[in-house]
Amino acid sequence: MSGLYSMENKEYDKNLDLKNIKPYGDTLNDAKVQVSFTLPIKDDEKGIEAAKLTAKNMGLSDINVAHHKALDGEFTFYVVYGSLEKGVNYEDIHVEVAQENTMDKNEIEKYIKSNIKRNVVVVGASTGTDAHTVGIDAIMNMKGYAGNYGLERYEGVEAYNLGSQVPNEDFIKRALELKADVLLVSQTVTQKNVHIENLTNLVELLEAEGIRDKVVLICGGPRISHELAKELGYDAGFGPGKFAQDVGSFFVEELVNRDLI
Ligand code: B12
Repeated sequence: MSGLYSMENKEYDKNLDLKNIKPYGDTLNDAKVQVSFTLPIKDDEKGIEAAKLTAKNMGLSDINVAHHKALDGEFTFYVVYGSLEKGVNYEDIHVEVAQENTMDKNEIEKYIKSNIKRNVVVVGASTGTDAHTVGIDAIMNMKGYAGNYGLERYEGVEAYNLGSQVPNEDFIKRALELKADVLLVSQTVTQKNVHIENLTNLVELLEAEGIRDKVVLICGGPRISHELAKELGYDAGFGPGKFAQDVGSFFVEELVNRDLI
């Protein structure tokens, strides 16, 4: 940020209240947001009013329907601007994260060499009915994603990417055959909570096989948080913007801390 509200600017310090932070639109504290949604109604004046009331129900004021477009005769898409009435107490927020410090690829490789002294076997897949492969590929494949190499390229990591739509039973079977230390599960589709059912089912099957505590179990995907993962019985969870080095830093330390080496 630069200009009037730059960090060095006294005015910025005076007007910034971390106990009541609001979205930044054009100026500090204007609380401006943009939301988009679809309503199951036709595109007319009454529909625009319905969009305004919908935005009001979300806690917005000073509402402006910036865009409305009929998707067909019965559904309309809206983009609405408004100001959020209520701020957030940033100082009161406490978030559990998988690990505080992320090592880079070199540091992870050195850590394995010095502390584990053998290859770490990592088996990953997009499991259940989920056909999305890009997330697990981003983490595991040689070329990686967005300039971050995947685990296949890490010295000291033996990475097996089983692909997508892998049933939990087959995933466990392959993990046992390969003597996996770490299991990586990717889940993208969350419709009707299908990911929760599938992730829970995997934990139950691992427990039934008596191997849950013998592996580091990690899930990831666009709607996965560390908090959700822990709730479901996983050791960690990683969402968007996380790469091989994030999950790698977690599992190498977890293997050592749990004496699984
Ligand atoms: C490409 C795509 C497809 C392709 C997938 C091709 C392929 N080979 O992967 C195809 C066309 C097959 C597809 C199908 C479907 N899709 Co689709 N798809 C997408 C799309 C456009 C991009 C997803 C993607 O590749 N993202 C890029 C990757 C890199 O991001 P990511 O997965 O979040 O991964 C990152 C992190 O989450 C994390 N991560 C992910 N996994 C893991 C695992 C571990 C262990 C770790 C540590 C980290 C980690 O690391 C990655 C890098 O940071 C999204 C919309 C979007 N723009 O996101 C919809 C989307 C995901 N699809 C969706 C839907 C609904 C479907 C279908 C159900 C559509 C249908 N009715 O048929 C089917 C489902 C098929 C099935 N059985 O799974 C919805 C999901 C909604 C929901 N929340 O449930 C989305 C969001 C589109 C939408 N807005 O409706 N899809």
